[in-house]
Amino acid sequence: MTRGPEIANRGFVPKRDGIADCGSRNADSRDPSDLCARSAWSDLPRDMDSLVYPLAPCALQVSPSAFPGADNSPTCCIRDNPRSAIRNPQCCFRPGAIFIATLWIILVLAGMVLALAQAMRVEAACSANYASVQKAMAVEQGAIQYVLACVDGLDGEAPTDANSPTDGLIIGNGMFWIIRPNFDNELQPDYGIVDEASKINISTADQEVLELLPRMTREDAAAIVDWRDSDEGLTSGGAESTFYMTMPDPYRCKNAPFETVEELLLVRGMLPEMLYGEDTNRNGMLDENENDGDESDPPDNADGVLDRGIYDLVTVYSSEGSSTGSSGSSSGSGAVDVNSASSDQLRQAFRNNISEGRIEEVVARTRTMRPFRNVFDFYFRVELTYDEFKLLANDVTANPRSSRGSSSRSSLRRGLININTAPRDVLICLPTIGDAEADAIIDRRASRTDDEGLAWVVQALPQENAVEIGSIVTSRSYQFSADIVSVSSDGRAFRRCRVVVDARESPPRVVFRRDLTGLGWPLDPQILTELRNGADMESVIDETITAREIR
Ligand SMILES: [Ca+2]
Ligand SMILES: [Ca+2]
Ligand SMILES: [Ca+2]
Ligand SMILES: [Ca+2]
Repeated sequence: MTRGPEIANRGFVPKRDGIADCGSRNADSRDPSDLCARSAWSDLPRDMDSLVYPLAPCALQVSPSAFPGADNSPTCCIRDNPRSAIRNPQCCFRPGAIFIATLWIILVLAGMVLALAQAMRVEAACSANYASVQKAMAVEQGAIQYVLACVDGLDGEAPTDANSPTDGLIIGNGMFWIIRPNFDNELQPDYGIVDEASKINISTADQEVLELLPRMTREDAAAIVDWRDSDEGLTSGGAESTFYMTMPDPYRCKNAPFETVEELLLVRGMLPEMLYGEDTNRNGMLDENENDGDESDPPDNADGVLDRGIYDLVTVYSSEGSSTGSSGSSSGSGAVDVNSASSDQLRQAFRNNISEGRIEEVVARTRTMRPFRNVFDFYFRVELTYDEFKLLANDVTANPRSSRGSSSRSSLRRGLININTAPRDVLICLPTIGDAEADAIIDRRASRTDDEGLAWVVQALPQENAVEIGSIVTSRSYQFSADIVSVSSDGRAFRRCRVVVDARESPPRVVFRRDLTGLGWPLDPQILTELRNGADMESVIDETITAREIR
């Protein structure tokens, strides 16, 4: 398909004798003397019967011979009948090609400008998003420092919501929340720093305790025990290297304590469903996709209840004291072991807590009746009064391993469960603790005072139950975790990470950090929407607090 006729059809030629006749010349020539319209604009007639555009250089025109059927007569359109160039499309080729070419160039340039503008728009959006991500990351770093400051110097106490608010805090150009699972209401978020001692330590817990965790079978618990114990001897129902080496991707059994909770996924039978349950985004709440069956990931039973995994109930970090025995402020370093202390040491320990007239009697009963299984056993068998025990409980220990001879040099005690903070799901995993005992513990600890330590347990439980759990509970916590959600002030970027900090020494240090941003935004999506629409951070925080109170 040719363009010649079309161009010629649009061509106009001036009705003027002085203008060169294109048809009489070689149209393919590039000789400047061949210009068809050498006359100046000023020479052109102004009446509308003639036209208007000067002729283009013939060199730009296509040879008429290129258009079969065209009239190649030299007088076709200029001298004899200029208007025929308009009426007869087959007449000689016309110089309006410049106009067309210009239009094309303008179109191309316009297209380039549009493409460039679009690219710039994308670049600007990317730059703004990148800046927002940097802000969110900076807020996250600030939040980690905030957590370290909150747990520093607590000397075993857990931070409270009152002295360490975590529900929407503004830092610079962003804000953050520290979320935690809400065991009482899975439709609402909960906020706060989690005390790791409120969980069951999978590196130290007995098989019987592990078996009571949700979804856990006897074989699963045995496999966990085999994974962490140092030998290759098979626990009944468990799995050692002989099993793991037969897997398609073989590896050896670790035979050492767990380093992270996620390491459980390497243990036989431990699937992500068991670890995280239906709460695949790990926000502790029942999200829409976690209650719609197989309509969307994850698969769930759509029963309106969040079937939790064990992730929020277990830990690998809880420990007290230090392996060197010089733990400074850590609990246990200054406590007297009633199973091994001399009479003078016992008198010294009891002096401030027991009346003068009772001291010798208590010392004598202690020496006669020891060893004790734990401090609760000491309380019941020595027949202390509750007031005496309340004052003594934090100053004495009863370590069965040192019932003879001096106290162990190491004061490190791993995996004790803080009975002051453990959730109900953890309490019912403790030996001899059923629903009734767990309720009794929760009721009594609600009214406990700070000076009671863990002494109040002897009032909440019968002797048998208290003595059974006495060796694995504590009233102190030194490791804390925080699930930090940070967002930039414009709502364009957010970050989420989980950190674990160890506060046995000051300043505390971060012992674990994992980025969870890939799990998505864990809070109400309306927060991001409002920030993106320009709402200020204070009003967004106020609205979320109000909405939660209304619910
Ligand atoms: Ca083993
Ligand atoms: Ca969830
Ligand atoms: Ca689902
Ligand atoms: Ca469910």
